[in-house]
Amino acid sequence: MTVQVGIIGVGAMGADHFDRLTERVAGARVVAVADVDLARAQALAAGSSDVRAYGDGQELIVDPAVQAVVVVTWGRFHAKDVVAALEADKDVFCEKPMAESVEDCRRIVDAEVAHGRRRITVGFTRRFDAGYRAMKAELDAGTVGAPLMAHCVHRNATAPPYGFTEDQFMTDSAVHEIDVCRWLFGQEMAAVRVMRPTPTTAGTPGLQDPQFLIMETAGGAVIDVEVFMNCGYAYDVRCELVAETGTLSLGEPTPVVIRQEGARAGPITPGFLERFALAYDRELQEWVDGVAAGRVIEPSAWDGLAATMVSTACVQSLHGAGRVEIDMPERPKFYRSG
Ligand code: ISE
Repeated sequence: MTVQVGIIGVGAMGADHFDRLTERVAGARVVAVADVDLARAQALAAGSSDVRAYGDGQELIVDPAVQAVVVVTWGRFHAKDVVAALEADKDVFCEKPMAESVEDCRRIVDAEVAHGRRRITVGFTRRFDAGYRAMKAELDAGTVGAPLMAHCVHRNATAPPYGFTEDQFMTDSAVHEIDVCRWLFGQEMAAVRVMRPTPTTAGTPGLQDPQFLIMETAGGAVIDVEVFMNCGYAYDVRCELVAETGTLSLGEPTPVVIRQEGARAGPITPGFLERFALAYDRELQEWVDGVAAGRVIEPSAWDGLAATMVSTACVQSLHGAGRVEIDMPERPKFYRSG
């Protein structure tokens, strides 16, 4: 079965998903694209045969040719399209964060519960990366015992050009580590604190960069995350997990090491699209395979809600609230199995 997909939002990330669904993901066909910039949607559609272009996501959702919807608009606009897709009885892949506000996340979760069947997957790509998956497999196999701490690094060479805000360090960037650490540790986050290190002179004046996040899990583990949006040199993501009898570290993604003139060097990926290229392919392939088989893969809408609850607490801490506790509700039965 070929899954007929519609993509809402075809800016940089949406166009990238268009390419992978068209060229690399088996069993999928993009039949429609939508963007508030209709000309952009039309330009993308014009390059392929039989792709319809819309200026409004709601029109794409009700197109009978569209069986499943990929939502790649700005986070603050996700809820409207995700809920409408559920109402139209369609599967949804929603980019991260699922929504920027806890209220919007709850709206999505409530709509899915009311719908009666899980239909939503959230694009927390790190869960599809071979390195993080290998760490999770070792942890689950008990290789190094129980996890106690983790040290994470999330560096972008430069902040995105679209007016990235101080809060987005947490809501758009650290949200990846929030999700992947919930998944690795198998625990919810109980409290967070965000610190403001000496700002880089390379950043936007007035914007706190870098930021340093400390999370406490419900079981008492401690996780630190450095988020540096203008580190200047490359896209560098690291994770070292410290457990009872050993540590697990994300391998270096450098494909080649060059030894020359008394030095040892290797390239580092410039951006997240290169660093996580295979993980992006895999998340959509597994989602398409799931849709074709009538099942939904994780991360779920509940994971989307939990991550936004944590990132919201981080923003409060960043703005002076100190250590912020998170009152995470118990995961409903509806969201307990994959
Ligand atoms: C961006 O939106 C992403 O999702 C990237 O993975 C992340 O590294 C970057 O910091 C975000 O802005």
